[in-house]
Amino acid sequence: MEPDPKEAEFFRRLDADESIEPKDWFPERYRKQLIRMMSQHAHSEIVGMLPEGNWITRAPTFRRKIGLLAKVQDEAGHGLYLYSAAETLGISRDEMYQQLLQGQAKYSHIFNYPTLSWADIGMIGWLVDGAAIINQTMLAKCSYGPYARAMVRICKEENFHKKQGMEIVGTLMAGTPEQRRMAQEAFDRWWWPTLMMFGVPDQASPNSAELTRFKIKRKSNDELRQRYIDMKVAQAHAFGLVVPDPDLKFDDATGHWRIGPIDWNEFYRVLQGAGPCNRERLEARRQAYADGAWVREAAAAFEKKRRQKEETAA
Ligand code: BYC
Repeated sequence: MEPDPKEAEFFRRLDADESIEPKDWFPERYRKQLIRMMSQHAHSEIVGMLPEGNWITRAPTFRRKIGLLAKVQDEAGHGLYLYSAAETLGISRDEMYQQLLQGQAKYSHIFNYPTLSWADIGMIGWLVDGAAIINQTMLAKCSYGPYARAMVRICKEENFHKKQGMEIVGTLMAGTPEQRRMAQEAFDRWWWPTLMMFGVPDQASPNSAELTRFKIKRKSNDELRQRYIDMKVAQAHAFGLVVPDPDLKFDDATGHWRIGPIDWNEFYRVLQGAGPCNRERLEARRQAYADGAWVREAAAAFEKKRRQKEETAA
């Protein structure tokens, strides 16, 4: 059978590393995969505001409060760019948001863990934003123009968040024995879940082959996870933190840190809704949506009036 010329042109452009733009022709699977990833990503930003938002009223100093408030606002902004970028694929923000509220859409499993102490805010910046940057620096080179461009700005902001987190962890580790204990205890809880942020192992990933063919993924889940491990183990040692993994060892032959087995059963449990905070997170988003009803109604009434005025004037 002759190859479809539109499809052949699409793959030629991918091979030439040309960016694919909303008005270009692309296969339905490309659209579906991008909507899946970009909407999950947008939801992650919006749900990700909750664990950190939990500490805004309890930040230890006024300056810490200002920093945290700005970070949480940045995450809202990331969600909005990503919903807008996903809308270029022919799905509305409202449709995506309803999928989240009805529990049909995924968001990063990491935000179903609680923030029990101030040290968790440092860990989220250092580890969660740190993992996000590694993944998203790759996505900034993905084939879909609107997603790649959104990533450039998001990565710059995430990098600032990571530094803010490292500064919090560094301050705690230079503090009293109690502060150091608090940082270690938080590190023990966040280390393993952050390793799961890169997705399931390559062999078990149902999406990776297609995403790689579409040049949406430029590096595999395991490659990025290894990059993260090498970076974070060195930083943990510099902070004086102990990595909570009895099997951790440095492999001289490859120059990489090797970790013990990841508990993927825990990951699937959280994904299926049984994480420590799944119910609470969705409830908070549903409540926020209900509380915002009057704003949506007022905006719609304003728009209706504006249109009426325009029609009368015409
Ligand atoms: N959590 O084939 P796989 C942030 C799902 S937020 C939940 O490897 P894929 C931040 C996966 O969806 C950062 N689900 O998937 C915000 C798939 O299920 P479906 C969020 C996960 O897509 C606030 C199934 O498992 N970043 O930075 O090839 C404050 C099989 O997996 C997870 C993004 O969203 C997970 N961790 O690779 C601070 C980046 N992992 O959909 C920070 C965009 C896997 O087939 N997303 N699953 O039903 C991606 O890069 C990729 O989607 C992933 C997974 C690497 C996450």
